[in-house]
Amino acid sequence: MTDDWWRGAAIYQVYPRSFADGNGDGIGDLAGVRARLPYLAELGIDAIWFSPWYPSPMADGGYDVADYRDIDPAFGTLADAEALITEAHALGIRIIIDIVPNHCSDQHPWFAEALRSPSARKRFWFREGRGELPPNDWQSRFGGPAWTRVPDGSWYLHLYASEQPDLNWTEPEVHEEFEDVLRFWFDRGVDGFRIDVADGLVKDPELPDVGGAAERLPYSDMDGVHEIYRAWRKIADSYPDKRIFVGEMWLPDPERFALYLRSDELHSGFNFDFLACPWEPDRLRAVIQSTVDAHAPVGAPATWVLSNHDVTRHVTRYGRSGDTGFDFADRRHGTPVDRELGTRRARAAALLTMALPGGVYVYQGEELGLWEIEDLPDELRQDPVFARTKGSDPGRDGCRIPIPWSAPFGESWLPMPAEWAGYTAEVQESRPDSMLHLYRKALALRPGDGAMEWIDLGPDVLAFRREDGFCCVVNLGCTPISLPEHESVLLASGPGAVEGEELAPDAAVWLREASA
Ligand code: TEU
Ligand code: CA
Repeated sequence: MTDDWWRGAAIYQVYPRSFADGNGDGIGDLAGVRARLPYLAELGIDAIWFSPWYPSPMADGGYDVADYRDIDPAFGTLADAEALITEAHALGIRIIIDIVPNHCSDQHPWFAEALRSPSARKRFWFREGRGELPPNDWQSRFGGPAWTRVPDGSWYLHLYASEQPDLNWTEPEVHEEFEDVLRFWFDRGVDGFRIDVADGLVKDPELPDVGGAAERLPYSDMDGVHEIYRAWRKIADSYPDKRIFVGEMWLPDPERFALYLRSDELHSGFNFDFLACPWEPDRLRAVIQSTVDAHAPVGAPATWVLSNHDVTRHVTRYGRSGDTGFDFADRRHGTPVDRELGTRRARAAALLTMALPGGVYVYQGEELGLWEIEDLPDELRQDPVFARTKGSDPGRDGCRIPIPWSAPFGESWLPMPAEWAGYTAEVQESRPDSMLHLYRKALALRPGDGAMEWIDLGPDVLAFRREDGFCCVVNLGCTPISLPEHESVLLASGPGAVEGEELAPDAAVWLREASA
């Protein structure tokens, strides 16, 4: 296991609470994941990325960590995790886990200590307010102020929920703690880490007001983060086989993004420009080209991702009338969705994404063609975004509904819609034209890392070739197009995608070009 396995890897995101419930209590767990490892092996993925599995009060779905060296009891035990790692490795599946270094839970021992004694507050950002006002004008990304006051009148910083106090990375002890946590899990066989809010760890120590629309935020993408990742990379490289980091950096500038991917820092990063891009040929072509251009100088593989546990599922996004892009500031929740259209486009997007050079991410349930559930009763919503925005932002529960394995459904922490009984893994297993079979075939055939060359088939078509005569054609127009010269059709995005020598609108096809 020493090759650069991550460069073309297909990585499946498991959000543990919602993936598979092994003990019938309605909450996903590691026993459920272990029981589904054969399913994941057959799907053809190379690695699993687990969203946080640590002990957590679940104020932010596990991204509020109370102990970085254990497993939440609702998910199982450390022994269960070690057994899962062994079983996954035996199936050729590597394990990447989430690490959340920007903040911890307010139930973490460090924060409890900080509340008890002001002298233990240096690990966090405690400041005196300005009269009755917070120390500065920073706003939480979940809505509301980024400061909460404690009984003695001081305030502490939290860029997310008040249950997620930001750690102070000017403190050497914080560096030491996380380097030890990396080793703790590397020693247990974990193959890599997904770094939560990777751009946010370092703040301008003056904590200046942001004021209007500031060019650069004093708490995102500060240059000091890079020395943290250079130290982390040394730790990863000290292990016998390749252990990797993938960074979550929501940054507007591809060049700044690429700085994290230099050869002595992170191995890859999530390509959110691609995820957020509308289903439009010119926008997609530009994002793909800028991604390839930004990654080339640093020699890191691009990654391609359509969905995750934070964003509206792309079957819904691509089926919306009007803007089919994604923007945290406006989820377009409840606007009309043509689900048939969204599903056709999601099928075509799957072939586009899995044909591009680099790694690909599959968010749990996208291989079943699941869509966003937007009609959850408000009282069931658990995402702090919903509460902190007083409902103006519905939050992310709609993409975190537990996965439908078979019907009838058991108890689950978020209700599964009755309609999903027709979309279970069990049902789709028996349907050769299902999304599940499309993903399985595409994951088996996809070219992975390497070069790409555009083919011009007109403004409404994305077409490019990879090695060995492999080529991908995606029709984003409104009328069928003629297929280019080819020796064979490798895979079409769905029934009716290819009729004779034509590719239908909102469809994609993989071809083998005639060998010259
Ligand atoms: O997300 C960081 C992030 O910027 C987005 O969550 C976005 O700000 C937010 O979803 C607004 O709706 C990471 C995790 O992926 C997310 O699940 C956590 O909630 C967040 O960090 C805090 O740990
Ligand atoms: Ca359970």
